[in-house]
Amino acid sequence: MAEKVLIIGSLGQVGRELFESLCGDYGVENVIASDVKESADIKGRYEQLDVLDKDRLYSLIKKEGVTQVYNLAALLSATAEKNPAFGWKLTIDGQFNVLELAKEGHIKKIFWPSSIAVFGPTTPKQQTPQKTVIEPNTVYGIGKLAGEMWNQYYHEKFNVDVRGVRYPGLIGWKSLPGGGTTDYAVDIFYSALRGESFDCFLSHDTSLPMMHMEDAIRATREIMEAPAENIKLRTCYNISAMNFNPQQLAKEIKNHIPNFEITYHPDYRQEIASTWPASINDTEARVHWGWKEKYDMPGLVRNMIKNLKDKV
Ligand code: AKB
Repeated sequence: MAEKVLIIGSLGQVGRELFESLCGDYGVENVIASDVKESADIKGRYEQLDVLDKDRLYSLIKKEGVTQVYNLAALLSATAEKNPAFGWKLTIDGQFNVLELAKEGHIKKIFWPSSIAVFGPTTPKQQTPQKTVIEPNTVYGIGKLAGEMWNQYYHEKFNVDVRGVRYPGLIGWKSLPGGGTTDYAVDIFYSALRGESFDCFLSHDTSLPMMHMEDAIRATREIMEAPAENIKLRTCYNISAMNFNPQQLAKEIKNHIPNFEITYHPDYRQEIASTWPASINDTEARVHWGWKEKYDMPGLVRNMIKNLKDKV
């Protein structure tokens, strides 16, 4: 049977690029973008959908014969802190609706994004392993951890084919992030290319795991396309590409834009970042389904500047 794909939350930073990538392979007629907004500037099929509306989700899946769902609907870390009840509801009730429909046999495969936010202040900070102390203290992290456990539960009890990765901070030039703690690493490029100085909301030495969006989309596609027997973890896989702090990123940008200046005024997002790992060990993803990044930090900076130059 031909695959028919539904992306939920497709107007976010990952959703927009994932839509483009999936359309390239499955054809625009076989990929449906959806989000809560009534309409969208999407080149392809778009449906208004609130993942919390299970009846509407069910009827869309039935009407279209959807086989795969990518459920990206979530409030990111900084936004979720401001609206804990809705952050939790969207993450957990939304995924519950998708898992239930898969359990009932209406969907064949699910992708669910987790995050380095599942880790917390008691987790080892360097080379954080796949399995370790996991005690998140953010709304977003608590939701992502609970979602991971539900995914594993539905796989073990009902054989639901659900797969996922723990995204680090994602940096791309095609779409903008919103509401995340790692967003500074995208915004900084816009200021640098406009000839403006950048005021960073994290301290100069806050090191975080990061990844080029192109690599993140490839990881997402690769884990979904891997043979089921290679997916030995049904929580979510650690994936890693590079780590840097704002000072190191600014220095690399200065190699291309020598006049660029950065200042630091840490705000509430510093508290979130301080609880996250500085680097990630992703051995399991590499061994089980062959994950390997393409971009390192200098490569990412070169690529961002080249592609954003005309846009900005
Ligand atoms: C965020 O900062 O909230 C996200 C993430 C690391 O999941 N980019």
